[in-house]
Amino acid sequence: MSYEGFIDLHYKPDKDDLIVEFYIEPNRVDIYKAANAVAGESSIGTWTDVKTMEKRIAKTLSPKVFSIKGPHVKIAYPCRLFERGNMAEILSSVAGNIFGMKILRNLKIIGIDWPNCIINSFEGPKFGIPGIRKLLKIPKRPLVGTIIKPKLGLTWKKHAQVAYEAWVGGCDIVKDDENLTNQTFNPFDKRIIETLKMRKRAEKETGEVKVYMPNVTAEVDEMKKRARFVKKHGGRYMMIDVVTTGFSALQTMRDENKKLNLVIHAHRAMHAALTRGKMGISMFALAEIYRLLGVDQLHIGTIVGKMEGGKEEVMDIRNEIESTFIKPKKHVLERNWGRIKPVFAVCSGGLHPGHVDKVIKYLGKDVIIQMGGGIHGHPLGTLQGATAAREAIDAVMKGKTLKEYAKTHIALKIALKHFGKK
Ligand code: CAP
Ligand code: MG
Repeated sequence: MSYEGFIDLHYKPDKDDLIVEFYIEPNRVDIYKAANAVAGESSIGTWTDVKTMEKRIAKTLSPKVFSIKGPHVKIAYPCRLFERGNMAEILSSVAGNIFGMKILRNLKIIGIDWPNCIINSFEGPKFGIPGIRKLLKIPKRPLVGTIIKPKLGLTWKKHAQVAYEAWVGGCDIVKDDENLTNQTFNPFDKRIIETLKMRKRAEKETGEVKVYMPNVTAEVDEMKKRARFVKKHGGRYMMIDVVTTGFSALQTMRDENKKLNLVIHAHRAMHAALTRGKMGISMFALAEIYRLLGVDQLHIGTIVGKMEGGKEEVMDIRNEIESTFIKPKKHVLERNWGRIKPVFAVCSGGLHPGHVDKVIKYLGKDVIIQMGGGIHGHPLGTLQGATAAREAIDAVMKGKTLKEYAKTHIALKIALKHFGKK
């Protein structure tokens, strides 16, 4: 079936349809031709009619272009087009060849409305926000964490020492950076054992539950091995670079985690290659996918930090991954996430203690605020940097401004002066 006959602007989507909202910029054709081509190539069609096509196939598996408003096109795909529980296949359909078609100048997935027939075939988060708050015994306030810096180069012993200082200073969480895995200068096994030892020491000294998020990113069998190693040595979390390792690897790790029971922290390094600009898939749509695949925590941007991601977009993503009932608005489709638990939004990237009030103002208290340079760059070093970050959270929780609170909290005062109160 060539790229024709998919447009039906009177079609009312069925509750089992998977609906994709595309931003389509045609290349020297009109939007109707472009929309037809996207619908065809993402489902059962190709560039020309084929003798092997059967009426039955066209009738039961054809998607419907049911809305065209300027460059915004909505396509409803019958659920039976897809293999349940196979995210790679679903995306190879609705986010596959179509991005390379000459007939399009730009193409972006703005959002995907997942029908229950598909949602029910995915695990969703194991812990989610309630499980994490229970594990850390932190019922209300935002969690505060750091990323060990420099990103790479520290020895495993120094890494563990810096982690200890961050925990004792006030961090709940310490994570590996996205590109630290098992390098010769910082071997995974030595780092895990030593850092978990330091975590225990910090817990004893502070009386608080502390978290270490080791980066298990690797080929999937190796990731399984590393995750089991973490579990064996008393770890509670694993961090996965979910974009570079891939959707299927994440599904495998989520499955493996049924036995391991670790919290999955999803770092999104490389996402901007897909989510920025007019090509690819929005971070909003990616965030929904990662919620379905079962991450417990996900980086979503900060609004105020060093990475791109505007206020409305980041707030929409936070809402989409943390709420059960989503009210429709502009490009946000109505949704009931049902049994799929809420994912903890992670704000990281260029943050320092002076940003904390703004992040909480925009994104609420169900956030994990992470600072790398914003803690290890404190003039008095990591421990005081972590103290300043925790003092900033405490200030907001007590209804005080950072400036006011800094008058009686020296670590915060120095941080605000050094980084500037933005
Ligand atoms: C932050 C960070 C995170 C980014 C990821 C970094 O360090 O460790 O990976 O936040 O960006 O390597 O840049 P800083 P995002 O606190 O020193 O900036 O959360 O947007 O995916
Ligand atoms: Mg990083």
